[in-house]
Amino acid sequence: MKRKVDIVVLSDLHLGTYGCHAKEILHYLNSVKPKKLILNGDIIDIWQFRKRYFPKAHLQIIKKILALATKGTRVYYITGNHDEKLRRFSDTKMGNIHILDKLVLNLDGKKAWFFHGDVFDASIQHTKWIAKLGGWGYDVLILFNRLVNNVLQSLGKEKYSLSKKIKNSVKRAVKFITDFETTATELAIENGFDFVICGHIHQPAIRKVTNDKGSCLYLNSGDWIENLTALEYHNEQWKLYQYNSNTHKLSAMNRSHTDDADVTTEMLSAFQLLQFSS
Ligand SMILES: [Mn+2]
Repeated sequence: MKRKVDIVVLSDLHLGTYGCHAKEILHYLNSVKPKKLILNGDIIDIWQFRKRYFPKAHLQIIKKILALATKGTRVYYITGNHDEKLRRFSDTKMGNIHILDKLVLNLDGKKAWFFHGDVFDASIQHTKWIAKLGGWGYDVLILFNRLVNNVLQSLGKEKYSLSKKIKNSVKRAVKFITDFETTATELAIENGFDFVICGHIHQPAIRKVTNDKGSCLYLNSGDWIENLTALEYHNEQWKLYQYNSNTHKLSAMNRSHTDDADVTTEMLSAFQLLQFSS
């Protein structure tokens, strides 16, 4: 049985890299029936494409997403920094698949803002005042971020890299994550959003944030390199889904034995025992 969900948000799958948990993603996608699937950036890792590593399991995920779109799921592909090459196709629509930089949805009367989050990379220290600029803050950030990276590149330096920053020290990583979450939330409150949904920092979260201007729910779908998490919106509620390899193994075994009634009953009771003992 597939779980019906209004919205599934996935980000940072990094298809095409060794770290990607493709089988797990496929198990998860096979277990749900979403009305909308929001791919919030860094889905296909185009940066690493030159390695020519693209196994069958990774391709199956793309096929699965296309199959979902064919069967009526609305797929929104929001580009991230690892798939920024797709940004030239922004605002393209092919059947049920939309490619975008950011997405605003009305969810049961509440305003939700989806974007990957790399827009904060070069400018995280300066975003506090940019956030105060109001309605056009996000667009200013995009330009500012691009400008800083262009300057860095013209000086022969590398573009601002989050992973490097995180590798530098734990303390800095923690500060970066806190700054990221604060900046995203401040900008969202400033622009009157009820929900702000990001990816990029590989830190799954659902957190209510309140400041003197108002409050907002900050959400992050995490990643499928380490956390194996997704965000699900159903019946006006957000939930953080955490992939559990045991549950998926059990249900897969269960399915494959359904033709043999005796075995199934025996296995089911065994599973129940297992569940009680664990
Ligand atoms: Mn990213």
